[in-house]
Amino acid sequence: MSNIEQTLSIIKPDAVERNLENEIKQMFKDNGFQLVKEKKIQIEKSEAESFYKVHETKPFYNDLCAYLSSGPIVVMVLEKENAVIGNRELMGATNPNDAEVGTIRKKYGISIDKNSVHGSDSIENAKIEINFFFKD
Ligand code: IDP
Ligand code: MG
Repeated sequence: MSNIEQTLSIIKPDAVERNLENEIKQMFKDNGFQLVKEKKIQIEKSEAESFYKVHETKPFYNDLCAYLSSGPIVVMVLEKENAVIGNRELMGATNPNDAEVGTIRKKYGISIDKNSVHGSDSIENAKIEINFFFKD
């Protein structure tokens, strides 16, 4: 039975700044994802705070929000079978040092905070995050 899902992906400022946008998009395509929506934007810190609200009690919250709003990002809706978990696998572990070979974060991530990509962690959050950036 097919189980087509959508998930939200963000190419973070460290990767956009290094002109990795096309290489990362190609990794998604090579792994069977369709890029159904995409836009390059820069968000306000207040928007990053809202997007990452789940982390508001974490010690890294302020730096994280400052970082996500520090430069252009590419926000995308990715679609394929089991897209949410598939994207998490392709991204690799939060800390690039712990990420498996072949993952985006292993290949391009610089550090735990500059780890090149964001991906929704559940189907429910994917819907919330897609709606956050692509309210039609
Ligand atoms: P995820 O991006 O793999 O889902 P989360 O735990 O949801 O990881 O954290 C959101 C983002 O916050 C991470 O991608 C990373 O950039 C940053 N982050 C997570 N843990 C730390 C930390 O311990 N120090 C600094 N930044 C962190
Ligand atoms: Mg997360």
